[in-house]
Amino acid sequence: MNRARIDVERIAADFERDGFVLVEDFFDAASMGRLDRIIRRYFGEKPDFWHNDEFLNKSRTEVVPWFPQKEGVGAFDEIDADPRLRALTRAILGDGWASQYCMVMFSKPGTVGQAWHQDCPPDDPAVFNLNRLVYTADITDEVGGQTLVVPGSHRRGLLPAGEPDCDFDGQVVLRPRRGTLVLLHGHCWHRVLPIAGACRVSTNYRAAPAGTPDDVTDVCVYRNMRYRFSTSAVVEERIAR
Ligand SMILES: O=C(O)CCC(=O)C(=O)O
Repeated sequence: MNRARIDVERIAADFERDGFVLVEDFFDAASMGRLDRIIRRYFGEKPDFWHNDEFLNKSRTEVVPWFPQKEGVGAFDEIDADPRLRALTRAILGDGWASQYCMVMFSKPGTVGQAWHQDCPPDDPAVFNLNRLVYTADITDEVGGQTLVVPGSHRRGLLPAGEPDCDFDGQVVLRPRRGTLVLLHGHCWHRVLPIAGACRVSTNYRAAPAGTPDDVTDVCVYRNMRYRFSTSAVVEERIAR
């Protein structure tokens, strides 16, 4: 594991201002390579989609999730235990923060990526999840699937309703490399561009402040709907006014 020093206070301040922060070379290439091999072996080249067709079509999101720790794959525990990641998480979420789960997201070439969304409704600014995204392989232009974020949008309330994909003023393109850590506030408007020439992988160690309900990410906000994963149901149609 990489032991390079990090400036916890600066990173936490950037996160507070922007709702996301990208730290290159946070994890060393060898440990990332090990996880990447496990992930690619698990998925093979032709994974089935996991969500139903209504979700896939309406959300314009094509990603296959895997929860390796729930299946006892111990190789993923090392990241969770990393003292620098824990120090950063505490600086952002405060004492008593909790890990939620580790979710690998896999996308095949030629799929649409993920439309703009917020991981949970921003109805209460204090109720949110923190995405701790670890990249085990480069997101190059050849792979596609760059992550888009709107800086400061974690403080702008609801993602505006409308067409699922669009451009927002001030949106920023992230191109994480192997070993990059991206910390992303669940209320921050974010999107993954279509996947181009190779499979795309990201691994999300979700966490939340003390007292946050375990199911805080059950309802996801898209520009055209709110969707509840536990019941696979559209719980609100959203129309631009
Ligand atoms: O994989 C990424 O870069 C972003 C993941 C994402 O959109 C999410 O976890 O909600």
